[in-house]
Amino acid sequence: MNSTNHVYIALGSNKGDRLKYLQDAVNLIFTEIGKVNSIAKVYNTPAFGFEGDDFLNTCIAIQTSFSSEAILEKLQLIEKKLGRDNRQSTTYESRTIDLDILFFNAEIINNNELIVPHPELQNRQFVLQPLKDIASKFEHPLLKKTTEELLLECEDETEIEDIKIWLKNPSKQFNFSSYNYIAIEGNIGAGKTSLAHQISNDFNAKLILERFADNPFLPKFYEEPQRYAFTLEMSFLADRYQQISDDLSQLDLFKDFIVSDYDIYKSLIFSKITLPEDEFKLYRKLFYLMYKDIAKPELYVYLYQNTERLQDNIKKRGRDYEQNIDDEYLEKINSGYLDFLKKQTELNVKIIDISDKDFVNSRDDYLWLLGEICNE
Ligand code: PH2
Ligand code: MG
Ligand code: MG
Repeated sequence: MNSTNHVYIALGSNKGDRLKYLQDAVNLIFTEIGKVNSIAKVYNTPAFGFEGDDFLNTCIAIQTSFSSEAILEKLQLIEKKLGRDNRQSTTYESRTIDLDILFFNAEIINNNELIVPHPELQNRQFVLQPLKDIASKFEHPLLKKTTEELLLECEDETEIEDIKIWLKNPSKQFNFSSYNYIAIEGNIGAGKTSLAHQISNDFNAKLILERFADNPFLPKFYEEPQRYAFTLEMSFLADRYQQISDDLSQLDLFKDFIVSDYDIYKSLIFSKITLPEDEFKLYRKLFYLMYKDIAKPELYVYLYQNTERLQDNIKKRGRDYEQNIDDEYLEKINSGYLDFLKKQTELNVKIIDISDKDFVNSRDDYLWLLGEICNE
């Protein structure tokens, strides 16, 4: 999994429609860099260090998997897109938008391209004031003082004014609030786990992951399917039943909803393929006994991926025992899911074709997928 970086960015504009530039910059940072966690108030501030029109300044906190170098590059592209034409200038000039990295986690970076923490932040009211709104207790990794303390000590006494207009957070366009429990489903290698991880990370959801790694029968099954199919399916069912009844009953006050990388029905879908008719009937009886008193997801997302890309993903993640799965087996599982989904009347199902998308590596594709999941 990519690690998550927490980054504070200062925004400033003193040319043209200043508020719109700030909002456009926040929107572009969201679509191109990462989730916007918080946005400070917007302040009107006199130009500091040069003669020019007043600025509007604010700060945001974001989380992203991009490195500091990548973020810097993307911020510069956004500045360019928003009409910044004087980036190379050595003296201060008016600008439509200025985007500066203030902090990157608690890291200290110092090279030709980038200095973090921003070397001037402690001297500037127009940075510290908005930063205090969203990071009052954050400790400066070099000065070892919190934003609050830095602001108290700051020698810049410029009058700055809260303009009482707030920027909108673009994350709000994705509304998961109508769901308490979302299950992500799909074939082997479709990306269920990656997506569940990303959603839980970005939207404060409790994550329930299938514990396939602990299942000692899985490698044996791939070696000798006939011999281990029933045992494997039973152990998966027992484990899924236990996990869902335990985890779903423990309400987590600090999480907004639950996202899982499977739905228990997959037990029946797989066993229909892996078990002989008579064993499947016995299994189905047991399945329904358990199924009836288990919580069902309010949204069931099926990620459809074509066989070739499934095989690619299976190779890439490199689990030994999965390397010899044949196309035919994957195709049977896909039809098993689709047959099941067609007959579903009680579940709220969304089948999403991701065969030409790469939501793990492309933020564009990821945001597209979130739109498909959230929007009617
Ligand atoms: N940015 C500068 C120089 N001076 N003054 C204000 N008020 N706000 C700014 O964002 C600002 C500045 C260099 O980036
Ligand atoms: Mg600056
Ligand atoms: Mg700058």
